[in-house]
Amino acid sequence: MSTPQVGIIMGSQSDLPVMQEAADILKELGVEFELTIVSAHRTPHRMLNYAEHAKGRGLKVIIAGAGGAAHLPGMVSSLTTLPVIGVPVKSSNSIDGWDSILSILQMPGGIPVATVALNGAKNAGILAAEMIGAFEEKIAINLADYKESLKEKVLKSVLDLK
Ligand code: RP5
Repeated sequence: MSTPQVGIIMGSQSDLPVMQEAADILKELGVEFELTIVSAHRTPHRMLNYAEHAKGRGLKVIIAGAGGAAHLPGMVSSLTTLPVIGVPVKSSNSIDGWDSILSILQMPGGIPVATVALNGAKNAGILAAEMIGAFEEKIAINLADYKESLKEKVLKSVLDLK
C-alpha cells in the first residue's frame, strides 16, 4: 500500500457512518487515503499535530467532518496550506444541521474550507479525487469513468420509464 494522499478526519466515532462514504468513493476511484478521529475540542493537541504534519507526511487534501459547533475543518485549515474539504454532519448535538453547516461554511477571509452539503461525505471524496486527478491522469480517468456511469444510469432510467 502506498502513501495516503487524502486524510479523512472526523470529530467523533459517531461521525463515521457519514464519513465512511468519503472512504468508500475514494476506494472506488483508486485514491489512497487514511481515516482517523481528531477532535478539535476533545483532542486539540492531536488536531494541531495532525494538521501541522499532514503535508510533510505526503497528504495532498484533507477531508474533515464534524457536527454541531463544528470547528475541526476551519481550525485544521488555519494550520496547513493543504486544501481542506469540510463535511457538516447532522450529529446528535446538532439542532437541525444548520449549526454544523454554518460553523464550517462561514469562514473568515484567508482561511478557506470547501464546504459540501450536510452529510455530503461522498461529494467530499469525489472533490478530493478531482484535486488529485488534476495532477494524476490515472485518477482523472477513473473519475471520467465514474461520471460516465452516472450518465448511463440516468439514461437507463429514462428508457425504463418508456
Ligand atoms: C462533534 O460533536 C463531532 O464531530 C460529532 O459530530 C458531535 C458529537 O460527538 P459525540 O458526542 O457523538 O462524540 O464534535
